[in-house]
Amino acid sequence: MKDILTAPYMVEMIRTVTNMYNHGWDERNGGNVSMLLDEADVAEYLDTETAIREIKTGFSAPQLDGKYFLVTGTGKYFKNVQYEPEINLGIVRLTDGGETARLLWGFSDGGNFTSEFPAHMMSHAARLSVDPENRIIMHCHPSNLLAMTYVHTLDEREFTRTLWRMSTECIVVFPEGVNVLPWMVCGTNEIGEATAEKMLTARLVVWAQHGIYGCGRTLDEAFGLIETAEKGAEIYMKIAHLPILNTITDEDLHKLEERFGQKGREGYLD
Ligand code: 2HA
Ligand code: ZN
Repeated sequence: MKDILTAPYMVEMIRTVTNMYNHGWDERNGGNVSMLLDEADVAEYLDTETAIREIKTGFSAPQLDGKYFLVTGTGKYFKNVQYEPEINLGIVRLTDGGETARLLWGFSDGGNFTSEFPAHMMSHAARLSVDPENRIIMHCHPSNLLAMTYVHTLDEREFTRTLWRMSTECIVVFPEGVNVLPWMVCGTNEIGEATAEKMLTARLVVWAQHGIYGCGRTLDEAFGLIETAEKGAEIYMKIAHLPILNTITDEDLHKLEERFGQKGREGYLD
């Protein structure tokens, strides 16, 4: 069997979480990422029948029964993943309708998957129902998006419209806008269910005063969505307290819709 550390998805996961750390999005043990894997891509590297141990998930997710995920560990620091991937990452297969996770590789210090596993798995199920090719759920704590949730209304239409105006790329990259959850206790099934519900209509979900969730078919897509929203929030935090002399108008945003052949979220533009 081949060395799992050479698997392209493993290499890309390690590079991506390292990059997230380097962007300042994942202080200490902040943030978590999960990637849906094909059975064939796991079986090239691991014996899929032999579990190291079984972990109860505390929720059920029948849509994900039998599916494999590469996921970051609870309490683990993204900055360390590149040096000790086998401690900081794990590969699990969900069984029993999602109630049990069979650990096939990783968490070699006896560790466990991210505390946000419910939000990740419920979000995977939600995204797969609207996009069967979705593979990634990504969570992190970008400073400007967090800052924005202290000083900007959390109304989703208003929050989205502000970000769309903060740089020309925003409406092109996330035409469906961003959804927003009010502050909630993290790590629970409740925030998991609320996040998954929001994931049905947008690939970005802001957690007020905490961070953001992004998703996508690839790590690049999820990363790029968060990167673009965070750039918008950065511009906002630089200018919100200054007299605004120029902006991107709704008329301009309509021109972008035309130019790039995709509509912004229904009812979000005047
Ligand atoms: O500890 O980001 O939301 C990781 C987190 C919790
Ligand atoms: Zn977090």
